[in-house]
Amino acid sequence: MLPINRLNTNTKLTLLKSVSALAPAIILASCTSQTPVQQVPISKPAPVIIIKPSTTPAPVPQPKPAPTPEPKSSYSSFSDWKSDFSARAVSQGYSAYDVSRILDAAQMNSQVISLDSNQAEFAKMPWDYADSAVSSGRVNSGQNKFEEQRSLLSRLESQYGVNAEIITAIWGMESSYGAGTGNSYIPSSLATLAYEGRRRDWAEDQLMALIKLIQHGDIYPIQLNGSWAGGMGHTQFIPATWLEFGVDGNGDGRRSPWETADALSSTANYLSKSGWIRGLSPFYEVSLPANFDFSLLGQKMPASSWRNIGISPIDGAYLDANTPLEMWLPAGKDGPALLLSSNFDVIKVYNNSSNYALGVSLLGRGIKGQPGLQKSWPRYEKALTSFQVRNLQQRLTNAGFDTKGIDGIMGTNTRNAFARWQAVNGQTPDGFVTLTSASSLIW
Ligand SMILES: [Ca+2]
Repeated sequence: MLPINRLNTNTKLTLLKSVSALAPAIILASCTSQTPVQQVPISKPAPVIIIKPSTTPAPVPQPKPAPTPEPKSSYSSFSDWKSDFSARAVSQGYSAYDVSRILDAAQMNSQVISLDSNQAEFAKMPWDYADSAVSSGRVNSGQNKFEEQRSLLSRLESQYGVNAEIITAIWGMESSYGAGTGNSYIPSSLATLAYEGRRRDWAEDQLMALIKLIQHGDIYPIQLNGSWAGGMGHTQFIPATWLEFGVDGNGDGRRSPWETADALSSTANYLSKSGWIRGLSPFYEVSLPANFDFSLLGQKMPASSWRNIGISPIDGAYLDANTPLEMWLPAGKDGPALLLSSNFDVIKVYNNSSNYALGVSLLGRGIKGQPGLQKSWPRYEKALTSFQVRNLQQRLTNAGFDTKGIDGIMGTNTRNAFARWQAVNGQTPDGFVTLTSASSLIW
């Protein structure tokens, strides 16, 4: 399987889910930006968008009419792609009957293309993700589900070595414990992405996997509603990942992503096969000493080396001296300091986002009744708009701090370039980009 494929779709999927789960204030603020990003002249200051807390309920944003872009495809029509794909599938040994069971009802879905190409307008702050992950509703439901599935979860924990509360947390993040498994007809979504072409190979691989799963009797053709990006069932596996890691957890002879026991077993199996280490927490919160060397950010060192410079878990958790750990300050020098273990990276195979992995870890703690982060977030800091991020990237790159691309997306390369700029401009080089820390670079 190609992990990156899974990552791309799910990162976007989670982004969308998180956006919809966010405080209405964010949605409101994004509605105040009236000028499309591309049309703002470079010399004009970008609009400052201030998100004010409001005591009155925010108006419900009116859904915009769905844009219907005309896809630019190398095929002259959707049905041309369909017949070509069907012929190729049959030539690869799939039965014409099974191919038609998948493709006959597939229709062009223009909304999938706009969802696939949309980018969030704001680089969100880590507490936005954390707040949404550990909302009281999600934690309470998680505790109930944990009790309800206790025997299955403890069996999975002993069989796969993956903590029961982490499996439960992923279930909560992916489908609200099965309450929202998606209602897009998956063959239409994947066929649309394949026809449009930008991610054709990926989408066609998923369709082939889907045909195989139907051929095996794992999935019934009647049961094919999921996310717009092909996520199926309780833990939103895409078909190729399910084909490789799906497990028959309830012993009925087929692997169904829509069966709780199958989905949770498959999540445990996927994390285990991706290198999950039994008993290791995804992160350990620590305090930074006053003389902390910020060049150690992002570096992996054994627990003993961290201990030698005065850094160890604030809750006194035991750590083997050789355990490699990486320091992460999700919100810079004034926020929580976390030593990440390799299990944090394992969660990211599910969705390649540190904020997602942090959300899963925190939700897991909440489900277990453990305390969240001890250090509070610097909530007074404000995020940049994607226009401002682009602007920052341009200025950093021009000044010799290469951000490896000008794409308006706040990623590791941009944070690292910003930290190098901070180091020579009188700031603590924590790489945390905010309206304050980046003020001299964005206009
Ligand atoms: Ca089963």
